[in-house]
Amino acid sequence: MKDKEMLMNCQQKKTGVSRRTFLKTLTGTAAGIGFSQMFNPAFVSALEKALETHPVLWVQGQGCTGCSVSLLNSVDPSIADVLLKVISLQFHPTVMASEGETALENLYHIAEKYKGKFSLAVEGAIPMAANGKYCVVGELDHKEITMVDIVKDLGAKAGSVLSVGTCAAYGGIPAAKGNQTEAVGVMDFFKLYDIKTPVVNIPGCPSHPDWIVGSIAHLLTKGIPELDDDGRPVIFFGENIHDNCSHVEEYDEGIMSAGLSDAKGCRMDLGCKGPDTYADCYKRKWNSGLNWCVDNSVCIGCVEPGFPDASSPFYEPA
Ligand code: FSX
Ligand code: SF4
Ligand code: SF4
Repeated sequence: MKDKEMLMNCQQKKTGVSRRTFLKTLTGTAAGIGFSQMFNPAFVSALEKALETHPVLWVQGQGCTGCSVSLLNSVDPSIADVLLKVISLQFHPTVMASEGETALENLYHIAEKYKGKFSLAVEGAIPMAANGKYCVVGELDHKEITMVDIVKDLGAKAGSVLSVGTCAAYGGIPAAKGNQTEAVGVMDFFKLYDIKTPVVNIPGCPSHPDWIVGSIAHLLTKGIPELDDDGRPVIFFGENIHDNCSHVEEYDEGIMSAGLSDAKGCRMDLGCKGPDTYADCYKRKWNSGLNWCVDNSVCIGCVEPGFPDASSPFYEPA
């Protein structure tokens, strides 16, 4: 009953809001991610100012759009408010009205105008095989523009790059065993082309909306957040899932779940990869704070560089 009420509240809240209300909500969200300065009105003013000078250009390569959908499903206020008012998103293939050559021209135009300042958000991996032809994004002057072309050109011009999702960060599912398209993540791609633009990895398959919005807000107001050895913000990916899991005492006592519908017990025998996974899902939760993977299933380590091969088979012990 309690869950049902919470779900209804979440649904009722899915309405448009003013920019001011959104920014207030963001400060509330920020409280959960530990940015004490976000309570300060100066933060709101800094963010508003940054929006005018630091647009975000969001490009999609070899992925499932799951990270965009994650934002769409889980963030209150609406995706439109997040993408247009907070992130100052000026290009996003899924939500923008513009299309075709006009859209691509605009993408390159904004990148030139805000050279060295804009953030490039990359969703999906970059397929390198066949000169990048596995992911043709569009055409300019009758020439095919591939994801390789876009990340090479715009990545070098950007002030920073956000690799949204495990595919963009580390290759993820497209780079799994077999990898016919020779998919790579942004950091590996930048090494190949000697591009020095700073990269913030926001993995997760998909990435949590708070991780995306929080990282961008940090970037716009305070610069690059502190990153771990895998290029992820420590504020979101600094803690071990297993050490903080609500089942860890049962694990210590050897009480194990017999099946996925079993509410009691640690889920290690069912394939839980929590001990090898670093993220704050255990306290942030998913689906507007309703639940997280370990409640109904297992952690499959979706934020880790080796995902999915290192976690496979998902439902067998490591
Ligand atoms: Fe990959 Fe994402 Fe998984 Fe999908 O950025 S991270 S397959 S949820 O959409 O590309
Ligand atoms: Fe660790 Fe997973 Fe067991 Fe939780 S369910 S205690 S994360 S192994
Ligand atoms: Fe990914 Fe594990 Fe978090 Fe689930 S609990 S989102 S599988 S890191």
